[in-house]
Amino acid sequence: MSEFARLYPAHIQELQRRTREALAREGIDALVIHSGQAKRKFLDDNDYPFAVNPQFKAWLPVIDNPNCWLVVNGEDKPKLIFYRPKDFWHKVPDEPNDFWTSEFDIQLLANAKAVEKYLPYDKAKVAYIGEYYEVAQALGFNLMNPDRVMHYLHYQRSFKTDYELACMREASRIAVDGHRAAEAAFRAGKSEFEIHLAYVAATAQGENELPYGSIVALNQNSAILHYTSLEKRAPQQVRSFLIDAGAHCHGYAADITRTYCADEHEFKDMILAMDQVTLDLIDMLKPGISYVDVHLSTHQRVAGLLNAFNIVNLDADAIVESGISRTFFPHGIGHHLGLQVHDTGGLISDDRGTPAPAPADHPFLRNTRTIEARHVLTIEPGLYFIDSLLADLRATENSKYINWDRVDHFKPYGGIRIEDDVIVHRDRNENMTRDLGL
Ligand SMILES: [Mn+2]
Repeated sequence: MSEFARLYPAHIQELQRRTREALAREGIDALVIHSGQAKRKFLDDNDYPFAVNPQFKAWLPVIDNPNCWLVVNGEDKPKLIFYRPKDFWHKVPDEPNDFWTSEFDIQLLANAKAVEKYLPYDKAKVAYIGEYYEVAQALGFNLMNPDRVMHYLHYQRSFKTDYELACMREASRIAVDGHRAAEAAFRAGKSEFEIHLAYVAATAQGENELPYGSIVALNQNSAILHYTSLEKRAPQQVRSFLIDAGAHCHGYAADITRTYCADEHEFKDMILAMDQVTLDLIDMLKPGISYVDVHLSTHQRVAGLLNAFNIVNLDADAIVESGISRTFFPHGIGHHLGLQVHDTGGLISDDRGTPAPAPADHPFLRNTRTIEARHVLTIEPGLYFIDSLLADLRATENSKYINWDRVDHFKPYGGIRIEDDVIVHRDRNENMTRDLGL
Protein backbone atom coordinates (compact mmCIF):
# COMPACT_ATOMS: atom_id res chain seq x y z
CA MET A 1 0.00 0.00 0.00
CA SER A 2 1.37 3.42 -0.90
CA GLU A 3 1.95 6.03 1.78
CA PHE A 4 -0.81 8.14 0.24
CA ALA A 5 -3.24 5.22 0.47
CA ARG A 6 -2.24 4.61 4.09
CA LEU A 7 -2.68 8.23 5.19
CA TYR A 8 -5.69 9.23 3.12
CA PRO A 9 -8.55 7.82 5.28
CA ALA A 10 -7.45 9.94 8.26
CA HIS A 11 -7.33 12.99 5.98
CA ILE A 12 -10.96 12.43 5.01
CA GLN A 13 -11.92 11.92 8.66
CA GLU A 14 -10.37 15.28 9.52
CA LEU A 15 -12.20 17.02 6.66
CA GLN A 16 -15.43 15.39 7.82
CA ARG A 17 -14.82 16.72 11.34
CA ARG A 18 -14.18 20.23 10.02
CA THR A 19 -17.30 20.03 7.88
CA ARG A 20 -19.45 19.07 10.88
CA GLU A 21 -18.05 22.02 12.83
CA ALA A 22 -18.54 24.48 9.96
CA LEU A 23 -22.12 23.32 9.39
CA ALA A 24 -22.98 23.50 13.09
CA ARG A 25 -21.68 27.06 13.33
CA GLU A 26 -23.64 28.20 10.30
CA GLY A 27 -26.74 26.15 11.17
CA ILE A 28 -26.85 24.42 7.80
CA ASP A 29 -27.10 20.83 6.59
CA ALA A 30 -24.54 20.31 3.83
CA LEU A 31 -21.96 21.80 1.50
CA VAL A 32 -22.05 21.30 -2.24
CA ILE A 33 -18.55 21.91 -3.59
CA HIS A 34 -18.20 22.59 -7.31
CA SER A 35 -14.89 21.72 -9.03
CA GLY A 36 -15.49 24.55 -11.50
CA GLN A 37 -16.15 24.75 -15.20
CA ALA A 38 -14.31 25.55 -18.40
CA LYS A 39 -13.78 29.27 -19.11
CA ARG A 40 -14.02 30.39 -22.71
CA LYS A 41 -11.62 33.02 -24.05
CA PHE A 42 -13.32 36.18 -25.35
CA LEU A 43 -14.36 35.91 -29.02
CA ASP A 44 -12.66 32.54 -29.24
CA ASP A 45 -13.63 28.90 -29.21
CA ASN A 46 -10.78 27.88 -26.91
CA ASP A 47 -10.83 27.71 -23.13
CA TYR A 48 -8.36 29.02 -20.57
CA PRO A 49 -6.39 26.34 -18.73
CA PHE A 50 -8.67 24.85 -16.06
CA ALA A 51 -7.93 25.77 -12.44
CA VAL A 52 -9.89 23.67 -9.94
CA ASN A 53 -11.66 25.14 -6.90
CA PRO A 54 -9.15 24.65 -4.03
CA GLN A 55 -11.99 23.64 -1.70
CA PHE A 56 -12.69 20.76 -4.07
CA LYS A 57 -9.13 19.51 -4.38
CA ALA A 58 -8.81 19.65 -0.59
CA TRP A 59 -10.92 16.47 -0.60
CA LEU A 60 -9.44 14.47 -3.45
CA PRO A 61 -6.62 14.57 -5.98
CA VAL A 62 -8.83 15.37 -8.98
CA ILE A 63 -7.44 18.62 -10.31
CA ASP A 64 -8.21 18.53 -14.02
CA ASN A 65 -11.91 17.73 -14.29
CA PRO A 66 -14.53 20.52 -14.51
CA ASN A 67 -18.25 19.97 -13.79
CA CYS A 68 -17.63 17.68 -10.81
CA TRP A 69 -19.46 18.14 -7.52
CA LEU A 70 -19.02 17.01 -3.93
CA VAL A 71 -21.88 16.75 -1.45
CA VAL A 72 -20.60 16.61 2.13
CA ASN A 73 -22.25 16.90 5.52
CA GLY A 74 -19.56 15.49 7.81
CA GLU A 75 -21.68 12.46 8.73
CA ASP A 76 -22.52 10.48 5.59
CA LYS A 77 -19.96 9.11 3.20
CA PRO A 78 -19.01 12.03 0.92
CA LYS A 79 -20.78 11.90 -2.42
CA LEU A 80 -18.75 12.61 -5.57
CA ILE A 81 -20.54 13.46 -8.79
CA PHE A 82 -17.81 12.76 -11.32
CA TYR A 83 -18.06 14.27 -14.79
CA ARG A 84 -17.51 11.76 -17.57
CA PRO A 85 -19.04 13.05 -20.78
CA LYS A 86 -19.45 11.33 -24.10
CA ASP A 87 -16.97 13.35 -26.11
CA PHE A 88 -14.88 12.54 -29.17
CA TRP A 89 -13.06 15.92 -29.19
CA HIS A 90 -11.36 15.70 -25.81
CA LYS A 91 -9.90 13.01 -23.62
CA VAL A 92 -12.61 11.65 -21.34
CA PRO A 93 -11.36 11.03 -17.78
CA ASP A 94 -11.15 7.38 -16.78
CA GLU A 95 -13.64 6.05 -14.28
CA PRO A 96 -12.10 6.78 -10.87
CA ASN A 97 -10.07 3.85 -9.57
CA ASP A 98 -7.31 4.95 -7.23
CA PHE A 99 -6.27 5.05 -3.57
CA TRP A 100 -8.91 7.68 -2.82
CA THR A 101 -12.00 6.29 -4.56
CA SER A 102 -13.27 4.01 -1.78
CA GLU A 103 -13.81 7.07 0.45
CA PHE A 104 -16.59 8.34 -1.83
CA ASP A 105 -20.00 7.31 -3.01
CA ILE A 106 -19.33 8.02 -6.71
CA GLN A 107 -21.91 8.82 -9.35
CA LEU A 108 -20.94 9.41 -12.96
CA LEU A 109 -22.33 12.45 -14.73
CA ALA A 110 -22.45 12.32 -18.54
CA ASN A 111 -24.21 15.62 -19.13
CA ALA A 112 -22.98 18.61 -17.10
CA LYS A 113 -26.40 20.31 -17.31
CA ALA A 114 -28.13 17.30 -15.76
CA VAL A 115 -26.43 17.63 -12.38
CA GLU A 116 -29.56 18.84 -10.59
CA LYS A 117 -31.00 15.39 -9.99
CA TYR A 118 -27.85 14.33 -8.11
CA LEU A 119 -27.90 17.32 -5.73
CA PRO A 120 -29.95 17.67 -2.54
CA TYR A 121 -33.55 18.50 -3.51
CA ASP A 122 -34.18 20.99 -0.70
CA LYS A 123 -31.36 23.54 -0.86
CA ALA A 124 -32.64 25.98 1.75
CA LYS A 125 -29.98 24.83 4.22
CA VAL A 126 -27.30 23.77 1.75
CA ALA A 127 -24.42 26.06 0.77
CA TYR A 128 -22.78 26.18 -2.64
CA ILE A 129 -18.98 26.44 -2.42
CA GLY A 130 -17.56 27.57 -5.71
CA GLU A 131 -16.96 30.29 -8.24
CA TYR A 132 -20.06 30.18 -10.46
CA TYR A 133 -22.87 32.10 -8.77
CA GLU A 134 -25.16 32.09 -11.83
CA VAL A 135 -24.87 28.31 -12.05
CA ALA A 136 -25.62 28.01 -8.34
CA GLN A 137 -28.60 30.35 -8.58
CA ALA A 138 -30.00 28.50 -11.58
CA LEU A 139 -29.76 25.29 -9.54
CA GLY A 140 -31.73 26.90 -6.71
CA PHE A 141 -29.01 27.73 -4.18
CA ASN A 142 -29.46 30.84 -2.03
CA LEU A 143 -26.44 30.36 0.19
CA MET A 144 -23.16 30.81 -1.63
CA ASN A 145 -19.72 30.71 -0.02
CA PRO A 146 -21.05 31.86 3.38
CA ASP A 147 -18.39 33.99 5.09
CA ARG A 148 -18.31 32.09 8.36
CA VAL A 149 -17.93 28.74 6.62
CA MET A 150 -15.19 30.05 4.36
CA HIS A 151 -13.25 31.67 7.23
CA TYR A 152 -13.46 28.47 9.23
CA LEU A 153 -12.28 26.28 6.35
CA HIS A 154 -9.51 28.69 5.36
CA TYR A 155 -8.22 28.96 8.89
CA GLN A 156 -8.32 25.20 9.49
CA ARG A 157 -6.59 24.54 6.20
CA SER A 158 -3.34 25.84 7.69
CA PHE A 159 -3.16 22.68 9.84
CA LYS A 160 -1.95 20.07 7.39
CA THR A 161 -2.93 16.42 7.79
CA ASP A 162 -0.28 13.69 7.51
CA TYR A 163 -1.56 12.93 3.99
CA GLU A 164 -1.08 16.56 3.01
CA LEU A 165 2.44 16.61 4.46
CA ALA A 166 3.29 13.51 2.41
CA CYS A 167 1.99 15.23 -0.73
CA MET A 168 4.06 18.31 0.00
CA ARG A 169 7.27 16.31 0.59
CA GLU A 170 6.72 14.69 -2.81
CA ALA A 171 6.02 18.07 -4.45
CA SER A 172 9.32 19.30 -2.99
CA ARG A 173 11.15 16.28 -4.37
CA ILE A 174 9.84 16.96 -7.86
CA ALA A 175 10.67 20.67 -7.65
CA VAL A 176 14.21 19.94 -6.43
CA ASP A 177 14.79 17.74 -9.51
CA GLY A 178 13.75 20.75 -11.59
CA HIS A 179 16.03 23.11 -9.69
CA ARG A 180 19.03 20.82 -10.24
CA ALA A 181 18.35 20.66 -13.98
CA ALA A 182 17.88 24.43 -14.12
CA GLU A 183 21.19 25.10 -12.37
CA ALA A 184 22.97 22.78 -14.82
CA ALA A 185 21.39 24.64 -17.76
CA PHE A 186 22.47 27.96 -16.26
CA ARG A 187 26.05 26.71 -15.80
CA ALA A 188 25.98 25.61 -19.47
CA GLY A 189 25.18 29.17 -20.56
CA LYS A 190 21.58 28.60 -21.66
CA SER A 191 18.96 31.31 -22.12
CA GLU A 192 16.12 31.89 -19.66
CA PHE A 193 13.73 30.13 -22.02
CA GLU A 194 16.02 27.11 -22.36
CA ILE A 195 16.50 26.94 -18.58
CA HIS A 196 12.72 27.01 -18.19
CA LEU A 197 12.41 24.10 -20.65
CA ALA A 198 15.02 22.15 -18.68
CA TYR A 199 12.97 22.73 -15.52
CA VAL A 200 9.72 21.62 -17.13
CA ALA A 201 11.38 18.50 -18.56
CA ALA A 202 12.95 17.50 -15.23
CA THR A 203 9.71 17.92 -13.26
CA ALA A 204 7.54 16.45 -16.04
CA GLN A 205 5.02 19.18 -15.18
CA GLY A 206 3.93 21.54 -17.94
CA GLU A 207 3.52 25.24 -17.27
CA ASN A 208 -0.23 24.91 -16.82
CA GLU A 209 0.29 22.19 -14.22
CA LEU A 210 2.91 24.00 -12.15
CA PRO A 211 1.45 25.78 -9.11
CA TYR A 212 2.64 29.19 -10.39
CA GLY A 213 4.51 30.69 -13.32
CA SER A 214 8.21 30.00 -12.81
CA ILE A 215 10.52 32.97 -12.30
CA VAL A 216 13.65 32.25 -14.33
CA ALA A 217 15.82 35.36 -14.34
CA LEU A 218 19.38 36.02 -15.48
CA ASN A 219 21.44 39.04 -14.38
CA GLN A 220 19.44 42.21 -13.69
CA ASN A 221 16.14 40.50 -14.44
CA SER A 222 16.44 38.88 -11.01
CA ALA A 223 15.67 42.29 -9.48
CA ILE A 224 12.15 42.10 -10.97
CA LEU A 225 10.23 40.35 -8.20
CA HIS A 226 7.68 38.56 -10.37
CA TYR A 227 9.68 38.34 -13.59
CA THR A 228 8.14 35.81 -15.98
CA SER A 229 9.22 37.08 -19.42
CA LEU A 230 11.75 34.38 -20.39
CA GLU A 231 14.21 35.89 -22.88
CA LYS A 232 14.91 33.52 -25.76
CA ARG A 233 18.59 34.49 -26.07
CA ALA A 234 21.29 34.16 -23.43
CA PRO A 235 22.93 37.47 -22.49
CA GLN A 236 26.49 38.22 -23.72
CA GLN A 237 27.77 37.98 -20.20
CA VAL A 238 26.02 35.71 -17.74
CA ARG A 239 26.53 36.90 -14.17
CA SER A 240 23.76 35.59 -11.95
CA PHE A 241 20.65 33.44 -11.94
CA LEU A 242 17.56 33.52 -9.74
CA ILE A 243 14.97 30.76 -10.05
CA ASP A 244 11.70 30.70 -8.09
CA ALA A 245 9.84 27.61 -9.24
CA GLY A 246 7.63 24.93 -7.72
CA ALA A 247 5.82 21.72 -8.52
CA HIS A 248 2.74 19.97 -7.24
CA CYS A 249 1.74 16.55 -5.96
CA HIS A 250 -1.99 15.73 -5.86
CA GLY A 251 -2.65 19.48 -6.02
CA TYR A 252 -0.30 20.49 -3.16
CA ALA A 253 2.48 22.96 -3.97
CA ALA A 254 6.19 23.35 -3.44
CA ASP A 255 7.68 26.85 -3.76
CA ILE A 256 11.47 27.06 -3.86
CA THR A 257 13.92 29.82 -4.78
CA ARG A 258 17.66 29.69 -5.35
CA THR A 259 20.19 32.27 -6.55
CA TYR A 260 23.54 31.49 -8.19
CA CYS A 261 26.57 33.51 -9.25
CA ALA A 262 28.51 32.67 -12.43
CA ASP A 263 31.84 34.28 -11.53
CA GLU A 264 34.00 35.12 -8.51
CA HIS A 265 32.29 38.43 -7.79
CA GLU A 266 31.46 39.56 -4.23
CA PHE A 267 27.84 38.83 -5.12
CA LYS A 268 28.73 35.19 -4.51
CA ASP A 269 29.63 35.99 -0.88
CA MET A 270 26.38 37.88 -0.53
CA ILE A 271 24.46 34.79 -1.69
CA LEU A 272 26.26 32.68 0.93
CA ALA A 273 25.47 35.24 3.62
CA MET A 274 21.80 35.29 2.57
CA ASP A 275 21.72 31.50 2.65
CA GLN A 276 22.73 31.69 6.31
CA VAL A 277 20.03 34.31 6.94
CA THR A 278 17.45 31.88 5.53
CA LEU A 279 18.62 29.09 7.83
CA ASP A 280 18.75 31.38 10.88
CA LEU A 281 15.20 32.61 10.23
CA ILE A 282 13.95 29.04 9.85
CA ASP A 283 15.46 28.31 13.27
CA MET A 284 13.17 31.01 14.67
CA LEU A 285 10.03 29.12 13.60
CA LYS A 286 8.28 27.37 16.44
CA PRO A 287 4.80 27.07 17.89
CA GLY A 288 3.83 30.24 19.74
CA ILE A 289 6.07 32.64 17.77
CA SER A 290 4.45 35.36 15.68
CA TYR A 291 5.26 35.16 11.98
CA VAL A 292 5.35 38.97 12.00
CA ASP A 293 8.35 38.80 14.34
CA VAL A 294 10.14 36.54 11.85
CA HIS A 295 9.46 39.15 9.16
CA LEU A 296 10.74 42.01 11.34
CA SER A 297 13.83 39.99 12.24
CA THR A 298 14.48 39.58 8.52
CA HIS A 299 14.79 43.35 8.18
CA GLN A 300 17.34 43.37 10.98
CA ARG A 301 19.38 40.67 9.24
CA VAL A 302 19.14 42.17 5.75
CA ALA A 303 20.22 45.47 7.30
CA GLY A 304 23.19 43.61 8.77
CA LEU A 305 24.19 42.53 5.25
CA LEU A 306 23.75 46.06 3.87
CA ASN A 307 26.17 47.24 6.53
CA ALA A 308 28.62 44.32 6.22
CA PHE A 309 28.84 44.67 2.43
CA ASN A 310 29.46 48.38 2.85
CA ILE A 311 26.35 49.42 0.95
CA VAL A 312 24.86 51.56 3.71
CA ASN A 313 26.92 53.64 6.18
CA LEU A 314 24.70 53.01 9.18
CA ASP A 315 24.47 50.23 11.71
CA ALA A 316 21.75 47.63 11.27
CA ASP A 317 19.35 49.21 13.79
CA ALA A 318 19.55 52.58 12.06
CA ILE A 319 19.10 50.99 8.63
CA VAL A 320 15.85 49.41 9.79
CA GLU A 321 14.77 52.50 11.73
CA SER A 322 15.27 54.79 8.71
CA GLY A 323 13.23 52.49 6.44
CA ILE A 324 16.22 51.92 4.14
CA SER A 325 16.01 48.13 4.48
CA ARG A 326 12.60 48.24 2.76
CA THR A 327 14.25 49.53 -0.43
CA PHE A 328 16.37 46.39 -0.63
CA PHE A 329 13.88 43.90 0.85
CA PRO A 330 10.44 45.13 -0.26
CA HIS A 331 8.37 41.93 0.09
CA GLY A 332 7.16 39.70 2.92
CA ILE A 333 9.27 36.94 4.46
CA GLY A 334 6.92 34.24 3.22
CA HIS A 335 3.49 32.67 3.46
CA HIS A 336 1.49 29.55 4.16
CA LEU A 337 1.92 26.85 1.53
CA GLY A 338 -0.52 24.12 0.57
CA LEU A 339 -3.35 23.73 -1.92
CA GLN A 340 -2.38 27.17 -3.21
CA VAL A 341 1.14 28.47 -3.41
CA HIS A 342 0.08 31.44 -1.29
CA ASP A 343 -2.28 29.47 0.89
CA THR A 344 -5.30 31.09 2.51
CA GLY A 345 -5.88 31.97 6.13
CA GLY A 346 -2.69 33.97 6.77
CA LEU A 347 -4.45 37.25 7.54
CA ILE A 348 -7.09 36.14 10.03
CA SER A 349 -6.34 35.55 13.69
CA ASP A 350 -8.96 32.89 14.42
CA ASP A 351 -11.41 30.55 12.71
CA ARG A 352 -14.20 33.13 12.95
CA GLY A 353 -12.29 35.29 10.52
CA THR A 354 -11.17 38.13 12.81
CA PRO A 355 -8.98 40.21 10.46
CA ALA A 356 -5.25 40.33 11.19
CA PRO A 357 -3.93 42.60 8.45
CA ALA A 358 -0.26 43.12 7.66
CA PRO A 359 1.46 45.95 9.58
CA ALA A 360 1.10 49.34 7.82
CA ASP A 361 4.83 49.56 7.06
CA HIS A 362 4.87 46.00 5.70
CA PRO A 363 1.77 45.78 3.50
CA PHE A 364 2.99 42.83 1.43
CA LEU A 365 3.31 40.39 4.33
CA ARG A 366 0.88 37.52 3.60
CA ASN A 367 0.80 35.92 7.04
CA THR A 368 0.43 37.47 10.49
CA ARG A 369 -0.59 34.31 12.35
CA THR A 370 0.94 32.81 15.44
CA ILE A 371 2.91 29.79 14.24
CA GLU A 372 1.50 26.41 15.23
CA ALA A 373 2.41 22.77 14.70
CA ARG A 374 1.35 21.45 11.26
CA HIS A 375 1.77 24.84 9.63
CA VAL A 376 3.75 24.67 6.41
CA LEU A 377 5.52 27.96 5.73
CA THR A 378 7.97 29.39 3.27
CA ILE A 379 10.91 31.46 4.42
CA GLU A 380 12.26 33.61 1.60
CA PRO A 381 14.46 36.55 2.53
CA GLY A 382 15.81 38.66 -0.32
CA LEU A 383 18.06 41.56 -1.18
CA TYR A 384 17.60 43.32 -4.53
CA PHE A 385 18.92 46.28 -6.48
CA ILE A 386 15.65 47.57 -7.96
CA ASP A 387 15.95 50.68 -10.17
CA SER A 388 12.63 52.30 -9.28
CA LEU A 389 13.03 51.82 -5.51
CA LEU A 390 16.65 52.99 -5.61
CA ALA A 391 15.56 56.13 -7.51
CA ASP A 392 12.99 56.81 -4.76
CA LEU A 393 15.66 56.36 -2.10
CA ARG A 394 18.07 58.66 -3.92
CA ALA A 395 15.47 61.43 -3.76
CA THR A 396 15.29 61.27 0.05
CA GLU A 397 17.46 62.51 2.92
CA ASN A 398 18.64 58.93 3.40
CA SER A 399 20.55 59.08 0.12
CA LYS A 400 23.61 60.39 1.94
CA TYR A 401 23.99 57.13 3.86
CA ILE A 402 24.20 55.04 0.69
CA ASN A 403 27.47 54.12 -1.01
CA TRP A 404 26.13 54.51 -4.52
CA ASP A 405 29.30 53.13 -6.12
CA ARG A 406 28.72 49.93 -4.15
CA VAL A 407 25.13 49.83 -5.37
CA ASP A 408 26.46 50.12 -8.96
CA HIS A 409 28.93 47.34 -8.23
CA PHE A 410 26.14 44.87 -7.36
CA LYS A 411 23.40 46.13 -9.65
CA PRO A 412 24.36 44.09 -12.75
CA TYR A 413 23.72 40.98 -10.63
CA GLY A 414 20.11 41.96 -9.91
CA GLY A 415 19.12 40.39 -6.63
CA ILE A 416 19.07 37.42 -4.30
CA ARG A 417 16.26 35.35 -2.86
CA ILE A 418 16.66 32.00 -1.07
CA GLU A 419 13.43 30.21 -0.26
CA ASP A 420 12.83 26.95 1.62
CA ASP A 421 9.60 25.12 2.50
CA VAL A 422 9.29 24.18 6.16
CA ILE A 423 6.92 22.00 8.17
CA VAL A 424 6.64 23.19 11.77
CA HIS A 425 6.26 20.21 14.09
CA ARG A 426 5.53 20.48 17.80
CA ASP A 427 9.13 19.78 18.77
CA ARG A 428 11.21 20.48 15.63
CA ASN A 429 11.19 21.95 12.16
CA GLU A 430 11.35 19.89 9.01
CA ASN A 431 13.04 21.75 6.18
CA MET A 432 11.69 19.79 3.22
CA THR A 433 13.94 21.64 0.78
CA ARG A 434 17.26 21.08 2.58
CA ASP A 435 16.32 17.50 3.45
CA LEU A 436 16.50 16.87 -0.31
CA GLY A 437 20.04 18.23 -0.42
CA LEU A 438 19.28 21.45 -2.31
MN1 LIG B 1 7.05 31.90 -2.02
